[in-house]
Amino acid sequence: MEAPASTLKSVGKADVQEDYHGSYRFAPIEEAQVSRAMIKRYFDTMYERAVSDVVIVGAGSAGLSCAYSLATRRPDLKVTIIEANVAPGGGAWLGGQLMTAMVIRKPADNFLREIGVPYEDEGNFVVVKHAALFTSTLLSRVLALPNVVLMNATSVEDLIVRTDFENKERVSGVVTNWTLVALNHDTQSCMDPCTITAPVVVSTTGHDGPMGAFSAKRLISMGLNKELGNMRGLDMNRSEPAIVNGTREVVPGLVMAGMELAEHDGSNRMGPTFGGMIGSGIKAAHEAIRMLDA
Ligand code: AHZ
Repeated sequence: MEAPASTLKSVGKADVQEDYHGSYRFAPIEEAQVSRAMIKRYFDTMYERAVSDVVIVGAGSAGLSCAYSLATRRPDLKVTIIEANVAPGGGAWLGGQLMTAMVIRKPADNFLREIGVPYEDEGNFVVVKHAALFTSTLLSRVLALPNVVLMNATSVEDLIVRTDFENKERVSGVVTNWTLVALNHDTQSCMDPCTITAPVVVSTTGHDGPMGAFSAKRLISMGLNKELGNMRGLDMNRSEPAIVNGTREVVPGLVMAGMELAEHDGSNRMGPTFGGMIGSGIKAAHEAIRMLDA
């Protein structure tokens, strides 16, 4: 095989060379430059996003669909996504039972064309060959948007609730901590959190589990809601329209979307079909815009 031409270039005072025959030469770097490059950006971002326009809690299929839809429609908005896991994407890296293909019912296939994910058409539904293709494409589209920030490995530990001018309680932001800290509150002395204020919070934390249904449960422990509806058994035909059509501002300042809403409302689960998550995320974006424009 012919050897690739090596490319010797000067960068500042140094020579760099892309050569795969033993003479690859990097531009020099100081360790502190690496640290400072990360630290400055991270804390500048935290400083800037301490006041956001919309906070999305959870970067699963519903949260990411919401972020894309919202941030593309309204480039003027500061959209901040908080994701507890190191890896964003929630349950959308696989289809069902740890299998790779992802099923999406029509008309949610419109979103696949919008973000550029190929699929096979099966008539009433489409199939993406690997759920990771959907999630990685959506994630890359979301992260490329200049008005979106994603803070992963960061948990929402609580909600900020203020009283408005009519003395009504309103969700006005989120209380955050690094997830490794959030997981260790039982083993360490008090480790106080940080906050992000925002006129709209969209909660998409998934169904109940170690981390899921966070806001649905917190609304009850704070007395803003009476009881959890509890997700019902699986019925694909009832569940997906119920989630999309039910996506709304459940208490002032807080929109709930995705499977968390099934816990809140007591609607059915749909299992491994993701059109409802896409539609719910897009509906949540419309709700957020309506609230901000009101
Ligand atoms: O890590 C969670 C996941 O990525 C994140 N999350 C949960 N609690 C959080 C907190 N702070 C920050 N307190 C938090 N992040 O929220 C994300 C939820 O993603 P998901 O994929 O679990 O939920 P979704 O509603 O976007 O998608 C649900 C997909 C399902 S479940 C299901 C069924 O069981 O029948 N069917 C479908 C399509």
